Amino acid sequence: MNYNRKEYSDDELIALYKGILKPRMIEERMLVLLRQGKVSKWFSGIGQEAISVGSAMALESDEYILPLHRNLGVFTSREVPLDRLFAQFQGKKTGFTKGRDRSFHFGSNEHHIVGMISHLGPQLAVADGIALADLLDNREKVALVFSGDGGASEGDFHEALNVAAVWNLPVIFMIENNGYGLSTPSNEQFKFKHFIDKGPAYGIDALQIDGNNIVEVYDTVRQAAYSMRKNPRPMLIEAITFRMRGHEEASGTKYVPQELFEKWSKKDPVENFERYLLEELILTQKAMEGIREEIKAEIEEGLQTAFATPMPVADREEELEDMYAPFQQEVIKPATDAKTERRFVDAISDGLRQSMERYPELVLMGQDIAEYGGVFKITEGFVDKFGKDRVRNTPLCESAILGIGLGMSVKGKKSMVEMQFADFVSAGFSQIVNNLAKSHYRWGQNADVVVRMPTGAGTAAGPFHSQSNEAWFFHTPGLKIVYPSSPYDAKGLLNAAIEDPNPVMYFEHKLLYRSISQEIPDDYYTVEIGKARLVAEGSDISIITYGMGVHWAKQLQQEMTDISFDILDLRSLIPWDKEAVRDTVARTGRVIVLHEDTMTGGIGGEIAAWIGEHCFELLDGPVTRVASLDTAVPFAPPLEQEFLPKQRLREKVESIMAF
Ligand SMILES: Cc1ncc(C[n+]2csc(CCOP(=O)(O)OP(=O)(O)O)c2C)c(N)n1
Repeated sequence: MNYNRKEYSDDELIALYKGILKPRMIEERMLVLLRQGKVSKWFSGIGQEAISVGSAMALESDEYILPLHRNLGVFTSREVPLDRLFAQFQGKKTGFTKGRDRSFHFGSNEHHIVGMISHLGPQLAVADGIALADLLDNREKVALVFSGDGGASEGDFHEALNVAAVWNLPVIFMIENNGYGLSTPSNEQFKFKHFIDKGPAYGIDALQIDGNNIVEVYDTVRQAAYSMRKNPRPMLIEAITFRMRGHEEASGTKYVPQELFEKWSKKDPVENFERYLLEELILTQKAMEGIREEIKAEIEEGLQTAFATPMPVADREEELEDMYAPFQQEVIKPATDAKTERRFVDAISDGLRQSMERYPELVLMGQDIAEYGGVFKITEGFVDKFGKDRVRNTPLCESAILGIGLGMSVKGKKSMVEMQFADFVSAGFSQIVNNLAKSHYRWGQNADVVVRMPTGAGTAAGPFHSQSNEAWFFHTPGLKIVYPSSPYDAKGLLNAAIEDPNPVMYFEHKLLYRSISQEIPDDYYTVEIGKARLVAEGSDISIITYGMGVHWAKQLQQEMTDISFDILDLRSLIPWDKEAVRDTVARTGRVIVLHEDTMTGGIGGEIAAWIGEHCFELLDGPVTRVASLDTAVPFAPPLEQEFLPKQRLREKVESIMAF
C-alpha cells in the first residue's frame, strides 16, 4: 500500500496509528465475548477502520459526525469513554440510552456524534440539518455522514444529496463502498459503476479514495473540510473498501467468494500501516507493543466497569416521561385587548409571523412557501420580512426536510415544516415516526419541529388531497398532536406548538381556512396544549369531537333545538384532555365520539375505549362513534358527502336519545 505522508509529522502518523489500532483491538475482544455469549450482536467494521478513524481524526472535535453500524472508530476517535461505550452495548443504564437502544444507535452531543436509526438513510438528512444550522449562524463548520453502498439505494440518499447541493450545505457524504449490502453484491444493488459518477449529476464534487489507506482518508477529508468551511458546499467521497466479516456475526460470509477475502486481506488497513511505520522507522516493534499494552489495559478496565454495572431496573414513570423533552407550558395571555376579525387561514399566518418575531432561531421550510407564499398563502410576504434564510423553499422532498428539522434541533434551532397537503406526509413518514418521535427517549435529543398539516375533505379534491391522517401519528409515542377548530385556537395552538420543544403535528382543516372568522387578539398568545374546550354545555348528549366535527356538531345543535347538547372540542389529540371527557360524560351519560377520519382504528376508538373503561358508571347507553366510511376519500361531491360522517350524525343522535 502506498502511503503519501506529505507534510504530516511522525507524531501525527503515530496518532493515526493509535487511532486505528483501538477499534481493531476492541473488535477482536468483542468477537471473543460474542463467542462466550457475553455480547448479543455485533456488526464488524474490521477491515474498514481507516475510514471511520481517518474521517473522525481529520475533523475538528466540535464538528458533527453521523456514523453507522460499522463505525466504531468514530466513537473511539472522539474519545467516548470505553466503559460507557461497553455499557451501551450491554444495555446498561450508564450507556448513552439508559438501556433503551442498542449498539451504535445513540448520539452524544458532548462528543458531537449523532448516531443512526436502523433505517440507515434517514441519517443523511440529519447531517444536512446540522450543516444548515451552522451555515445560517456563519460557524464555518462541516458535518460528515456515512452511508453504505446498500443504504445509498434508499430514496433518502437522493433527497439528502439533492438538498445539500441546492442549499450549498457543508456536508461530507462518506460512502463506504464495501461491495455488499448484507448478502447483496453491488451488481444487484445498482447499475452505475462508481458513486463518484453520481456527484456531478447532483452538482456535487466527488472523490474516490482507497478506504483502506488511513493517510489517504485522513488527508482527503482534511482537505475537503478545509475547503468546505471557506466555501460551503457538499462533497461526496467514495471510499473503496471491503467487509472482512459477515454482515453481522450471526449471518456468516458464505455468500462472498473466498478469493475476495484473500485479495482484501492483503490490504488490511491496520497491518499495512503498521508495516509502513516500521519500515519508515517511525515506530519500533517495541513501541508498538507498548501502544498495544496501553490500549489493552484501557479496554479491560472499560469492560470490567461495564460488566460490573447491573442491568437497568425499569421505572414506569421514568420510561413514560422520557418519551418527551421536559417542558412546562406557561400559557401566555395577549398583552392588550386589541382584537381583529380574522379568518382561520389568517389566524395561522398571524401566529406564524409572531412566532418568527419571537424566536429568531425559528426557520420555516416547505414547498413554494417563499416568494409564492405557500399554496394556501399562509406565508405570503414572509420572505420580505424575514429573508430567504429563514423562509425556505424546499425541493420536493418531505423526508429530507423533516430530517433536516431534527438536525437543526441538534444545533438549538426550531423548525416549522409545512406539508403542502397533509396527504404528502407519507413521503416523510419514517423521519417523523422513527427519528423525530423517538429521539428524545433514545438519547435525550429533542426534535423541536412543528409539522403543519393542511388536512381534510369536503373540497372535492379526491383521495390524495383530502385525507385525515391524524391517527397515523396518534399511535406513535413521542409526538404531540393539536387540531384547532377556531381561528382563536389556530393561532394560540400554533404558537404553543412552536414553543414546545417536542415534535408537534399541527392539523389545519382546509375547508375552515376561508369559511370561518372570529375576533382574535392582535397580540401574541398561546393556548394550552392538552386542554379541551367546552363549546356548548348541555345535559342530554355529549359530542366529543375536534376539527370539522365541532362545526358539524354546532350545526346539528342549531337544527335539533329540543335536545340539550354538550359539545367538547378536544383541540389537542396528544395529549388529550381526559378530565374534560370525564366531565362531559358525567353531565349527559350519553356519548358520541365524532371525527372526520375513517372509523376503523380512528382516534374515536381510543376515546370510546377509555370512556368504557373509566366512566362506565356514568353511562346511560353505549358509547358510539360517528366517522367517515372505511374507504379512500372519493372525488365526486355526492360520493364525498356519503363518505363524510355529517349525515350520519343526526341519525346517531336520534338513536342514542331513543336508547
Ligand atoms: C430501511 C431498511 N431496510 C433494510 C434494513 C436491513 N439492513 C440493515 S443493514 C443492511 C445492509 C446495508 O448495507 P450497506 O449500506 O452497504 O452497509 P454495510 O452493512 O455494507 O456496511 C440491511 C439490508 C434496514 N436496516 N433498514
